[in-house]
Amino acid sequence: MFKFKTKVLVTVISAALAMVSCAQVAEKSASNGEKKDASLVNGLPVIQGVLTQAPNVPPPITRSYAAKVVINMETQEKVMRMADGVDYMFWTFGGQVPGQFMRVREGDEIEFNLSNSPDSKMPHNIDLHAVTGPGGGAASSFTAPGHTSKFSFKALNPGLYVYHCATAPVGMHIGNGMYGLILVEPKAGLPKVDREYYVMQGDFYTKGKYGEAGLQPFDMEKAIKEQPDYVVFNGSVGALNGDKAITAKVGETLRLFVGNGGPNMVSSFHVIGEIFDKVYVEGGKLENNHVQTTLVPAGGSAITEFKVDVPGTFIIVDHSIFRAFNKGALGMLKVTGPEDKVIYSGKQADTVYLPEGSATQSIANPAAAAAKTLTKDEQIAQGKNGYESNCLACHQANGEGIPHAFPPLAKSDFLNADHNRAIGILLHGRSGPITVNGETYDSVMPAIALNNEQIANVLTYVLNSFGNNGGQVTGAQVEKQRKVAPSAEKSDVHG
Ligand code: HEC
Ligand SMILES: [Cu+2]
Repeated sequence: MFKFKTKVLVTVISAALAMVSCAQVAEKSASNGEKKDASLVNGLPVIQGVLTQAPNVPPPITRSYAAKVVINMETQEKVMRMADGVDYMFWTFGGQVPGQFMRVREGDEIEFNLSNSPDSKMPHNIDLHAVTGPGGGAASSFTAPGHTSKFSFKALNPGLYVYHCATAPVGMHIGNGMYGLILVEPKAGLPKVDREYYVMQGDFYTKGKYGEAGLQPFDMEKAIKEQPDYVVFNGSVGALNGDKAITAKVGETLRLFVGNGGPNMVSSFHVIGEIFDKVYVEGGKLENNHVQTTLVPAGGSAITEFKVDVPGTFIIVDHSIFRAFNKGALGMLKVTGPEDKVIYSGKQADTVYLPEGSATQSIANPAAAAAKTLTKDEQIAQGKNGYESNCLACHQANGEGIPHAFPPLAKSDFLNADHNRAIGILLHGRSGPITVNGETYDSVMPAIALNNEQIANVLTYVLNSFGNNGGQVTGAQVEKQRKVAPSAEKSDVHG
């Protein structure tokens, strides 16, 4: 009893002392003009947390003292694009997948206000792996639609941490996109780099197969079996492609804050044509160097840093590679600047090499889904994505092709002369001599695993780009060509 009283007394005294010292600090900082907000909580200046949507990251922290950081975040359930023609009801932190990026400093105290949109159907909460405390904040932040929960925590450990919803069924909330990253910067800060980006992987489970059009519901059975239809960066197929690619200039250093929301897959994170000079393994302090591929666990992270030395498009993948080319785990980093032919020469020679028995390869065609009819402009927009993920690697960014290897699609007399023949080439592949714009090529194009609409869109895009003559290809037209035997003009074709 006595002991208890003493403790209370001590607490009261120290609280009073703390208040005095707060007032002093407030006065001091006000006179310095250093800190705009003189209101202190627990002796700490109060600042509003900066939140960003991927791939953007809040600016580095420059302050040298701890602060009370107020973070306001809203959970929202909304239908968004999963892939071209495919929609999904995502559950989100802040209206996008992944959730907003938060950046605080080791020693900061964070006041977290989690609001759940009145439009939500589900309650949500947040478990931040940066929290030391039961559930990582989950129980204290359980929030019904139209409510706000408040709790506080102190960021004791520096590192890059995942946060996610932990409302039952947890797997379903995470599987619908409820995850993001919070960076707790070490007191000394992170080394300076030129650019920082936020890339987060996630796997999705839909009733329809990959690419099947329409609003796709969540599939619990596939989720339990860990058989995702989609594995993507930043919430959708192509979120980091084309115009949305992350960018850099030759000579710059990049830092990628990489997270993996899961719910199930572990990522083999890799940037094709780059080596990570530095990886903070699992988002912690351990530094590894000269890393090709780094593992990012579900519910975990990694920080990768590298300098870009040569220009070009660097493809970001989960090197569990079918996920990259068949489930969407493919992004792009576009680097501009002068070439360095010593570091990378580009193609120096090409000679024909066709060993006996080489033949056109073909990959199984995904189920053609009934899609809604698109306008020509919509077809062109979707076809652009299709081109970038399926054709660009060979026919090049502006359809210019590569001499002696890949014929041009730009101003292609061969293409413009016969649209059905072009459809046939995508459906069945092509090998053997071909003359395009007066140049002869003799190579192999594999059949492209796309459905009718995707082929129609990509060809409509190509016909209306790169100086071609225009025109439109429809899904019905592609369906008709599927039934036509591969043209006799081609040799060695196995559709
Ligand atoms: C792996 C490399 C590769 C990919 C990927 C590829 N092509 Fe081709 N494509 C070729 C080659 C090689 C030829 C010439 C084949 C031959 O020699 O018979 C060709 C020929 C063509 C032709 C006829 C010739 C011309 O230039 O007009 C068209 C049209 C075409 N491709 C369109 C596409 C489209 C559209 C895509 C994407 C959906 C695509 N290709 C993806 C390699 C590729
Ligand atoms: Cu939730």
